[in-house]
Amino acid sequence: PDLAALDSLVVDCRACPRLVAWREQVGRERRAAFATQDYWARPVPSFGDPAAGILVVGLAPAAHGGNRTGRMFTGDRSGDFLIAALHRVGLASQATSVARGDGLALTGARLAAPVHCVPPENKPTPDERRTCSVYLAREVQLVAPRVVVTLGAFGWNATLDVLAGAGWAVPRPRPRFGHGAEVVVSRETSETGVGPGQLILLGCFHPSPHNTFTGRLTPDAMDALLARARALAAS
Ligand code: DU
Repeated sequence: PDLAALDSLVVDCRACPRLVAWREQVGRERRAAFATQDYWARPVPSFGDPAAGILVVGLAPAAHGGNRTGRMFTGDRSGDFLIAALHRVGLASQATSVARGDGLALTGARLAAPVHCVPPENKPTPDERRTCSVYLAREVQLVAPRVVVTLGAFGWNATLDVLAGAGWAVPRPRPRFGHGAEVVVSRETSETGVGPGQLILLGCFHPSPHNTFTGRLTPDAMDALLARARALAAS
């Protein structure tokens, strides 16, 4: 399927019983606080430019963010930080990401996740990550990004697993996540037979309040990393 078909598959997914129950339970609990809004409480599809040179891979939707609004990095603090940065470096049309239909569009970037449902305690199980990885694998294949920016070690490892499973030559020993870590991953022949392929994995601290409020990830550092991603995508 194409990306629209992939989105439909994601949105209708009920593969992980624990996550199906949790996303709906979080929805019931939070509905009271957001009573005037529709509460999504479903898997959250990827968002942004279908031909993005930069694929940003997070962790999973946030309880009051993506699980509420139905859009990645929308309606929570991580999203506020990330979208403002994407806007500053020219990849997002506006600095805020409030709700679907708010006019936000990304050019050159797309937001994806290794797990599309909100998990308890932000911790998907290894089985859940494996089950959901078919979607990220398809996403990487369809978008064919030049750069994959992974927000945190979870996205880094999930992306490496997906690439290894799709026949990419992941270096051994497996490269370790770090902010600013860069790894070139290549394959001899692409699945579509188009020819040699190469992408660059770029590690970035996750823009969660845990990192941004403590100064572990500053706006300047985020901008510099995204500028690096843009330069790599253009090279
Ligand atoms: O209807 P559409 O052109 O497929 O766009 C759907 C959705 O995707 C829209 O809310 C903006 C976003 N989007 C984007 O961010 N960047 C693009 O290049 C194309 C679409």
